[in-house]
Amino acid sequence: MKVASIATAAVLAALAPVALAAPSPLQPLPIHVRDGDVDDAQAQYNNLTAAIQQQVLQSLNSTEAKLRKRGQTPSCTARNIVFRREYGSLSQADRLAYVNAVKCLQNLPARTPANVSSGARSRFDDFVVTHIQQTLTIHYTGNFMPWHRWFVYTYEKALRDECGYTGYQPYWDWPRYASAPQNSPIFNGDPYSLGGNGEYIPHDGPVITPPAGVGGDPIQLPAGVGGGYVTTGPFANMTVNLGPVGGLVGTAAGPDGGLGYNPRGLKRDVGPAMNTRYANYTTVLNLLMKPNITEYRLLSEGVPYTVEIGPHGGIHYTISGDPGGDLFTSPGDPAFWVHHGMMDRMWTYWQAIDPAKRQTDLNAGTYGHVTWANDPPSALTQLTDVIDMGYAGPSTTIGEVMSTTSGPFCYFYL
Ligand SMILES: *[C@@H]1O[C@H](CO)[C@@H](O)[C@H](O)[C@H]1NC(C)=O
Ligand SMILES: *[C@@H]1O[C@H](CO)[C@@H](O)[C@H](O)[C@H]1NC(C)=O
Ligand SMILES: *[C@@H]1O[C@H](CO)[C@@H](O)[C@H](O)[C@H]1NC(C)=O
Ligand SMILES: *[C@@H]1O[C@H](CO)[C@@H](O)[C@H](O)[C@H]1NC(C)=O
Ligand SMILES: *[C@@H]1O[C@H](CO)[C@@H](O)[C@H](O)[C@H]1NC(C)=O
Ligand SMILES: *[C@@H]1O[C@H](CO)[C@@H](O)[C@H](O)[C@H]1NC(C)=O
Ligand SMILES: [Cu+2]
Repeated sequence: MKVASIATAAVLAALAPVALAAPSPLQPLPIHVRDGDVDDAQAQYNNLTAAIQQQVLQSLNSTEAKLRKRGQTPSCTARNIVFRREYGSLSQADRLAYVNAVKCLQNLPARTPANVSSGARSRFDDFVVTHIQQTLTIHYTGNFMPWHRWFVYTYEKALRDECGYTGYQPYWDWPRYASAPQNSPIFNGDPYSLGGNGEYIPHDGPVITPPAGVGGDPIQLPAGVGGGYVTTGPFANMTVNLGPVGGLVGTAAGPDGGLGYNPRGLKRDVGPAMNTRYANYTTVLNLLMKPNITEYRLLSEGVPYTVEIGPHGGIHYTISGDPGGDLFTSPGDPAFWVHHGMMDRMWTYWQAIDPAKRQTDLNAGTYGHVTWANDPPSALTQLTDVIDMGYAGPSTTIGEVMSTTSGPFCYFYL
């Protein structure tokens, strides 16, 4: 199969604006998953994801056929679409190429001016700065999924355009290693991993403290099997420059609201407890079965300040450590990007089940507003709202990124 680059697809899209105006031929996908008994959640999840992949490729084919009949040229087809793959299913050479591209990004100069962030030292840090600056307006908000889709794409594009990477952003299939993520190809510390776990230090897990006014007792989450510095694999002794914003156990808050220079070693606390509790096969199957975006996001992101933190939070805390345990600075751990690759994969698959509806629907429920969980009450998020990448890359609008097979995109997940 000849695979054109995403950049080529974007150019074709620009040359063929008529094609983009074509009516959507996508129909809801008939899915047959048994309710209740989820003993075979893994098999059902694998069945469902395979069916979705097949459906998307077929619908690209039928769109292409219809457009060609009218003398139009489609931009994204089953032949030029590119695929993001699971980290552990990449060959060792492909994993190494990815790792080396991330290291390259960490060695390129920052574009962020010092008067915006005196701590940003690399292109990699540009992404961390953008996330720190916008944390409070891109989580539990209507733009959460689109914003992070464009964030991951911009990172992938930087790896490709600035660091010569020829692959695509890999993802972390959360349930796949849930019983021992520290031994997974992502964290086993071999030369093809994203670095090992932190060194084992006896400790308690993170505590979620509800803010004044929200009420409720602090929630103790389980610890991982690391806790200290990462000393093995490609990111052993990696220096974290930015954050943490609010401070972490054993690490005081960094200067300038996390944007100042605060060099320190990368720490992790990877382990099975968070992963099995919050991101198992039942979780991902249930997620794909959710009937609307409100329900989807309540499972995916959980209910703030309750023990149900969802796979989004559950996997952030499966990485944990510093900066992984700090919501603001979390993109400063290279593992953030495979986690958010999976976040985007789940949303992409869920959207593909009923694309006409789910590629436009984003602002329902408490998480559909421009303020964090609509507190204080605010306007609904709109498709025309801007996604600002700061110095990480170009900005766009939410409407541009609602489908991964149109507009600037032509990618899907295997
Ligand atoms: C998966 O799909 C196959 C073939 O369609 C079917 O025979 C099997 O029962 C399915 N398994 C589950 C757990 O749904
Ligand atoms: C799409 O069409 C191509 C030929 O143009 C074919 O090889 C491929 O199998 C089709 N894919 C699907 C999923 O139907
Ligand atoms: C940073 O400095 C540049 C040029 O020196 C200036 O144009 C810009 O407004 C400054 N930005 C901030 C946030 O102070
Ligand atoms: C990491 O730092 C420690 C302590 O400075 C040192 O002993 C170790 O060799 C370093 N490891 C790597 C892979 O650079
Ligand atoms: C699997 O995840 C769900 C949350 O999605 C949780 O309720 C359940 O307890 C988890 N299963 C195990 C074995 O921890
Ligand atoms: C979403 O689905 C739930 C469960 O079926 C339902 O109670 C709720 O009304 C739906 N919300 C919207 C906005 O459609
Ligand atoms: Cu985020």
